[in-house]
Amino acid sequence: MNNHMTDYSSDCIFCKIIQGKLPARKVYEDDLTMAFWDANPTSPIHILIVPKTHIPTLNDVAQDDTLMCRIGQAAQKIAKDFGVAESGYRLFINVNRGGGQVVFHLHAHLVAGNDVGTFFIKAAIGTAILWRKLVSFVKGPKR
Ligand code: DGP
Repeated sequence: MNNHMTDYSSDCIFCKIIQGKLPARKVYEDDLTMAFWDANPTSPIHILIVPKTHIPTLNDVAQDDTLMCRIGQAAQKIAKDFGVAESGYRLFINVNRGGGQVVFHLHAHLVAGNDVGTFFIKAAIGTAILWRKLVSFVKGPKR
């Protein structure tokens, strides 16, 4: 069930994009959602999928709302259009400040290609493993 009418917030940049008051590179639109390129992409493909109505965070989506299902369906179509459905992509939502959310209009990030976030996570894990090996080598075998 979709319980909300289209509702805009006057100080929200994504609401302004949805209304055509701010430019964006739109890639997809249906009755409930819109998708456009992220202004600061961290990957060769970095698309934001947003509800057309102003919902600040994932926490504000009603339990009986089918919106998140519709965002997932939009992601499926966009991934197919960009030719990454089979090769793979990531779909994630930052929730509130502690979760890295900067723009308080619910949005899902669809990223594919050389994702900078994934690169740094892998680099950090790799460095930690190497560091532990180096420390145990310097300490020598356990007696
Ligand atoms: P988050 O940290 O999850 O709230 O992500 C916000 C994203 O929104 C961030 O990756 C950059 C993007 N962004 C911020 N302002 C604009 C804008 O005016 N236009 C577009 N297309 N993206 C924006």
